Amino acid sequence: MKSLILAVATTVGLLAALPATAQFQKPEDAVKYRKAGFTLMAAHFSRLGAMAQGRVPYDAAAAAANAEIVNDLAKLPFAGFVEGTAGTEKGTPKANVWTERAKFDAGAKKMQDEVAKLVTAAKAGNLDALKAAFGPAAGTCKACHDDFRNP
Ligand code: ASC
Repeated sequence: MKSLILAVATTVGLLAALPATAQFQKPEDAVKYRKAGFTLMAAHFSRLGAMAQGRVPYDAAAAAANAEIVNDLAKLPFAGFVEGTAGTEKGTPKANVWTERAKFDAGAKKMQDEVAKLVTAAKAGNLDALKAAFGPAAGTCKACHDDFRNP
């Protein structure tokens, strides 16, 4: 019984540590991983944007749920920015992700911080709070795209 508990605890511990230390067999796997993460983030973030901009009716429960999902996803994609995966095509990361890594990481952190505030705002249950937090969060997406993503 003790060893079963230990095995379960170890497995849970390893799974919990995964996002931060995701390891990839090949660089292409890391690229797929981060793109999948950003694709999902964009899907859920844009649902918040639609409400904040009045394109769909405000739904407090949906706003809170989508903000939570974005918050969870926001931790994931950055492990996929492994060395040697810069590009030149539209939408790919520029080489300065790696030459200015501290600035890139600070941008990621800023995004995660603004998304955390977005969760609090979405849970406040009023559209004005959502609107106020959405803009700064979207701004952190744009800032990194402007600096680090090929147009
Ligand atoms: C989105 C999305 C982004 C950001 C960005 C904000 O909904 O997919 O990449 O917002 O457009 O400027």
